[in-house]
Amino acid sequence: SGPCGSVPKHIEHFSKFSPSPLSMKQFLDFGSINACEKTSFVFLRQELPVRLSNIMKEINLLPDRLLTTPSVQMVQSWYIQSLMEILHFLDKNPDDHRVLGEFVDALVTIRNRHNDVVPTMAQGIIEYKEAFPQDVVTNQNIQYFLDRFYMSRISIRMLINQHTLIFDGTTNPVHPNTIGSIDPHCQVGDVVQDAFHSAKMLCDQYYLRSPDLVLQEMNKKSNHPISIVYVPSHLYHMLFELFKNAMRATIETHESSNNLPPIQVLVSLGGEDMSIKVSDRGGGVAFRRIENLFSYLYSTAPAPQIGEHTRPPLAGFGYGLPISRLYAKYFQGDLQLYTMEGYGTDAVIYLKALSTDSIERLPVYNKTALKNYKVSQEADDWCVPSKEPLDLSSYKVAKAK
Ligand code: W6P
Repeated sequence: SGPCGSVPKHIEHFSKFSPSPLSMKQFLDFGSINACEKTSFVFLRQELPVRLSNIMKEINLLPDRLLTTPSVQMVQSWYIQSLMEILHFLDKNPDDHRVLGEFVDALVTIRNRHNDVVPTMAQGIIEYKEAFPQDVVTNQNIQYFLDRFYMSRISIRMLINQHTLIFDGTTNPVHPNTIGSIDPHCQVGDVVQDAFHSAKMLCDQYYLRSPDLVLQEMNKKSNHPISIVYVPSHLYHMLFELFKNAMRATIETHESSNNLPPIQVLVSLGGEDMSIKVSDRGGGVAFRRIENLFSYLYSTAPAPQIGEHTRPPLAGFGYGLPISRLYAKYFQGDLQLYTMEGYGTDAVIYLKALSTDSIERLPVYNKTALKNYKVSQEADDWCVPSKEPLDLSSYKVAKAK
């Protein structure tokens, strides 16, 4: 049967392959002088269906009440359409230049089709929440699924961006030394300042004031500015999110004060890690609430209506933090919050210092994944704390006379 014959058959076939994680070095090799568009094409027409099919199997495991919402149905239809469009290239000749050109066009179309996946999925969650409030079991499920789904999406967009940027026959006029979206000498301090500047402008607009930045670098080996092989747009995304949160916390806890404590950033390069600590004195968050800051379910609220008399809030809506953590994890890093309620918060981004350690971290659909969608509704194996005082009188032993 032709490639469009039956999509479920193709999903079955391609989901049996594990995705192939690429290292930074492999990404750079695709963009080097002996870069071969044909090689990249032959790799992607297999790898993209594998990554798409692996995550499509997981979409199908969502609880019916979520899977059948119009929003999730829409997202699923985009995945099916895009899979079919790539399968169309399976029997094409890689030596034909027209085929290579059509492939780039197809990838651009696919990328655009999926632009609004995050807000559309969020809409699906809202619909689900309205119909089934306070479902604790599904919070775990949704968290597990969306972390994997968005990680898959980040990785697929990375592959598409690299191919389309490298093989559209032009060099990036703003950043001539980047290879696709990767900067082999990404100066971390510069990205910190860019992201801070953008957040500061939003903050000034909204609150009419903003804290300053104090930036410090610690380079174990030299006094040179710290640089790593990285995707500057990913780093910018994470820092921008952290700065918005830090600024809002700072301003809201120093409302009645004339001066604001600065946001302090420490960039540190070691042998294994490149770490960035963003410290605010915004009063911190109760430790119990930290988990909720990363929860897709709890941080999904209907978008505030942006009208003449309301401005978009600086932070606190949407999926900023969980998705920033995924960007950090994508190349084997992490993002963690250390908070002290009553004082402030340290947010730390951990990235790999060595490009040889920066390898994609990808979800794979297998029996273990399947098992995780079947988390039981059984009782927890820890007691539920009760706030009711225990009536000890009923335990009193009759006093001996
Ligand atoms: C806060 C809450 C938060 C989240 C992320 C980053 C910084 C901060 N500061 O108070």
